[in-house]
Amino acid sequence: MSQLLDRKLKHFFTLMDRDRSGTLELNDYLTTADGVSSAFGIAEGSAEHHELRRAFTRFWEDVVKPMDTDGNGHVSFDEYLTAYNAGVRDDAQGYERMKPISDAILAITDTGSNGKITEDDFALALSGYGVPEPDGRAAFTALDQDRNGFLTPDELQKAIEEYFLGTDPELPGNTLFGRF
Ligand SMILES: [Ca+2]
Ligand SMILES: [Ca+2]
Ligand SMILES: [Ca+2]
Repeated sequence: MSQLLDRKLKHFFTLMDRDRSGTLELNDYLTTADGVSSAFGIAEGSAEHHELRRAFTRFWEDVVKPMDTDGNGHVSFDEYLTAYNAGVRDDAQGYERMKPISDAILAITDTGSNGKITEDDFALALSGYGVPEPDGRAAFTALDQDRNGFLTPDELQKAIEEYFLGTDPELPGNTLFGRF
């Protein structure tokens, strides 16, 4: 495995481990749901807030929880890496599996529902994931390759593929989740 890819995965894992327990649990994803919700000024307990928590719960149930191969209720970095290698890296269609992540980010950040993500919304969404706002803004600048001031679903999808699959240190997508 490329060292860069390994560092990116570790960074993403650490970012998702919101309570810093060293392992992933449903509660980590609910914390992120709450973080994204409050970043966008969504009222606690509102229907929108509940929908976000449901979306992150589904992501945990469908994508992350199955990685808990020893069944102890916690997903360790080793379990995560094993699942990644089996499900993404060694599979020609592996990048397709990243699609739900980009769809989820897009659904949250595309506040105008017009397929265009502004720098402010992008930085806000990432801050909900625990990425410092200046890092989010720097990532936006790197990822807006055509410099039109918006990220389109295609640009976001490309960034996600580059982050999770790219081994070239110069790829703009490496900056997607902030500095590591
Ligand atoms: Ca945790
Ligand atoms: Ca486990
Ligand atoms: Ca653009």
